[in-house]
Amino acid sequence: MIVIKLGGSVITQKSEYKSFNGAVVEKIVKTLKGINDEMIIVHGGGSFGHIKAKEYGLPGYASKETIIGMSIVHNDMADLNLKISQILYSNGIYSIALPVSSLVYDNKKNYTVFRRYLQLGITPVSYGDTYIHGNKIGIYSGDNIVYDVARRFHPSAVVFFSDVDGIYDKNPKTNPDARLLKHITGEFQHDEMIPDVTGGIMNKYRKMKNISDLGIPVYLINGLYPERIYNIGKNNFTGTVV
Ligand code: ATP
Ligand code: IP8
Repeated sequence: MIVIKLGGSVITQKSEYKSFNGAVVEKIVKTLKGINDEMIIVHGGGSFGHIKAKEYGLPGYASKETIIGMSIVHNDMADLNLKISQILYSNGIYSIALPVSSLVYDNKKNYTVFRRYLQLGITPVSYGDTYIHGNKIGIYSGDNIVYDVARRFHPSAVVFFSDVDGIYDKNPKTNPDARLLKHITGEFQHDEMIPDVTGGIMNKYRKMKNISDLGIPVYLINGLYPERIYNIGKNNFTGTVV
C-alpha cells in the first residue's frame, strides 16, 4: 500500500478562494493510475479550506461565528473532494470519500472502514476537515490523517505532493538561493507567505518525521512533476526523503 497526500498548494491556488487546479490534479491522477498497488489518497484544503477557516476563527471555541465557519469550510472541502473524485472516476480510479468529521471527534478515531473499502478494491479518499474537539471546532489537517492511516496500515511508502521540489533550507518562494534538501533530518527555515491554519511546512515536516519514525519511507515531491514518483530510490530522484 502507498499513501498519497495531495497538498493544497498544488491542487488549488492557495491565495485565491476556491480556485481549483484541475489540470494539475488530472496530471497527478493519470500518474497515480500507473501505480500497481493499493492506495489511500488524502488531500489538503488550500484555498477551499484555509481562507474561510481563518476568516471565521477556526480552530476556536464553538460560537455562532465558528459554527457558521465550520459549515462553510466543511461544505467547501466536500466541494473540492467532489472535483477530485470526479477526476479519479474519469481516469478509472474508483474511490469513496471518507471525511474525518464523521470518523474523528475529541480524541476518538475510527479508521477501520478504510480497510473494508480497500479489501473490495475501492480507493479511500479523505481530506482535511472540520471536527469537534472538546468545546472547540477544530481543523483536522490532511497531514494528521496521513499520519493516522500510516500508523494503522503501515504502507510501504508515503508521498506528499506539494508545489515545491521538496523541503529547502529556506522558503524557495522568497529565497532564490534556497538549497533543496535531498535528505532531511533536522532544522530548516520556513517563512510562510500565506497564512495556513494547520501550521504550514513546519507542521508538515513534523508529521513526516513522525511517519518516518514508524519505519515508513516518506517523500515530498513537486506535484507539477508527478512522474518523479517513479524515480524514488534512483540517483536522479528530485524531491526530499525524510
Ligand atoms: P495544504 O496544507 O493546504 O495541504 P501543502 O500540503 O501543499 O498545503 P503547504 O503547507 O502549503 O503544503 O507547504 C508548502 C509551502 O511551504 C510551499 O509552497 C512553500 O512556499 C512553503 N515553504 C516555506 N518554507 C519552506 C521550505 N523551507 N521548503 C519548502 N517549502 C517551504
Ligand atoms: O490543508 C486542512 O488540511 P491541510 C484543511 O492538509 C482545512 O492542512 C479544512 C483548512
